[in-house]
Amino acid sequence: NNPNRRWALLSVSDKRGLVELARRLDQAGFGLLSTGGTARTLTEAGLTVTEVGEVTGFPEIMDGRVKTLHPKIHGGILGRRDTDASVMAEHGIEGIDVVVVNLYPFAETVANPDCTLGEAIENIDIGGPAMLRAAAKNHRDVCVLCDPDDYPGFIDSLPEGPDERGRRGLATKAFAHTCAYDGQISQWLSAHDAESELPPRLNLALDALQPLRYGENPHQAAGVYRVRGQGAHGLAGCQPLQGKPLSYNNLLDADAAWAGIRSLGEAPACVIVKHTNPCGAAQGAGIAEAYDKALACDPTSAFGGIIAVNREVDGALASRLLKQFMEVLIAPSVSGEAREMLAAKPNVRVLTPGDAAPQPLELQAIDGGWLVQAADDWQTVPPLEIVTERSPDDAELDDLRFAWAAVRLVRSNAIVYAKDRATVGIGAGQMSRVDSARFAAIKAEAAGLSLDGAVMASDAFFPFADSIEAAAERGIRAVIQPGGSKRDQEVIDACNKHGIAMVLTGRRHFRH
Ligand code: 93A
Repeated sequence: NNPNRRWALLSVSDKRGLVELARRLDQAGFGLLSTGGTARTLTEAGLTVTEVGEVTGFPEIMDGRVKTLHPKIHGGILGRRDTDASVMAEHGIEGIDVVVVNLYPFAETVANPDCTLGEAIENIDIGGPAMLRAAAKNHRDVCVLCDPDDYPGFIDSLPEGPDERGRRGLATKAFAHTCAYDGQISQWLSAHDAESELPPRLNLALDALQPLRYGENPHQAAGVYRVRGQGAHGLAGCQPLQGKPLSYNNLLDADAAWAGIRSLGEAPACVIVKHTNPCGAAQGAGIAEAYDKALACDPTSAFGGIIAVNREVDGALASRLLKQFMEVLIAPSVSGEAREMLAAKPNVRVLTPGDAAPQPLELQAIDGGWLVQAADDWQTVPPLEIVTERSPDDAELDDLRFAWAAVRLVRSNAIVYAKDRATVGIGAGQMSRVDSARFAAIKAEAAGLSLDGAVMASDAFFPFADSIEAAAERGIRAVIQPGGSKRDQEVIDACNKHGIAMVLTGRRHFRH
């Protein structure tokens, strides 16, 4: 070891101009210190190279995640050649005077449409920026090169290397470079914030499963398709036990109702859907009670509706259903007695879809393309956070949970009032949340239901406290909503003022 020897550390992903630069450094008397791939390129060009591992006494580990992150390297870069000389000597740290680093090609990696999250993460360079920033910080003693375009100018300055002004210019550039690099990472990560990832390519060959008479309107052709190679599962492949042929709108509404049943959980439950929105949803001690409660929410709208239940349709339920005009009835099964009774209404389509086969992806056509998203995850209900002075009591908490399951079924902006595990007012699809709340109250009044003592659920945060003020006037006792508005505090204050209990879910369920 020659204590007067100057070291240059070379660790680059972009190997442009590397060999020429290294050769000139070698000729100027620098020892060449390098990492795996860079060292290989230099050795192959006939240069003598010291591997970083020889200096640190530590091998590259974790697939290269840790290769230069070591005090022998960072001490060599950061050490002040005057004041730190004795510390360096004490620990056997030799000064590194030139740092040549360019970073893992993060931007190029994520530009590839096939890039996965894992590949993107592995292309986040940690050791490289650390060395660049260390060298740039210590530019009084160290020269940093982060761009092959700067090699020729540097070579011209050899054997001494650039003066302090030149080194400061290169240091400034290095900080700009690591700053831009982190910006790219942060931007990409924020665009990939979702809990799940979509595949880079969707090979969706669709085969017609059954033709439909027409689409949403009589002049629109339509059919049910399934992904090639997939069995005829779920609603798409379901053959009615009885009734007229299924229409496009029947299937769309049936899907909403059946998804609603799955969202409501294990207790006996009923959902009645019109135009993809529930007009009533309830849990009951038995299935007949659940149906009665769901129907009571909005009997006017339930006329001609799609009715879904999560228990076998028995005689007791069938006799109630016969009094109601309905388009479609969906259930896990229908008893023999109930089948005979329902035959009196031969137009009613009766579906028993069997095991659910929900789609993991949802597609929506837009001008010139398709929007694709992972299906909304209903199973995960985050722990509820009580944010008001008053906590909900057990009955209120029960209703809040039910209302939260129900509000997810409703088109946004969605407001649901619920009492005794039944919806008592549903406001769907309004362009402002406060109007949805108003609408739900109008519906409750029209159905002769009282909101006094009911709870309120909102599918997304309240942008203002106005909906809470109105809720208080209507007698609402507790509220469940995701939170996350910049006016959350105003909303909480309004609840406290009226003794309303509020819980936040931290997760919203828009359904546009
Ligand atoms: O994985 S890292 O973040 N951990 C490190 O310790 C490290 N040291 C250098 N990336 C690290 N590097 C980077 O490796 C450099 O910034 C350069 O881009 C690349 C050079 O690796 P090789 O010489 O093996 O081709």
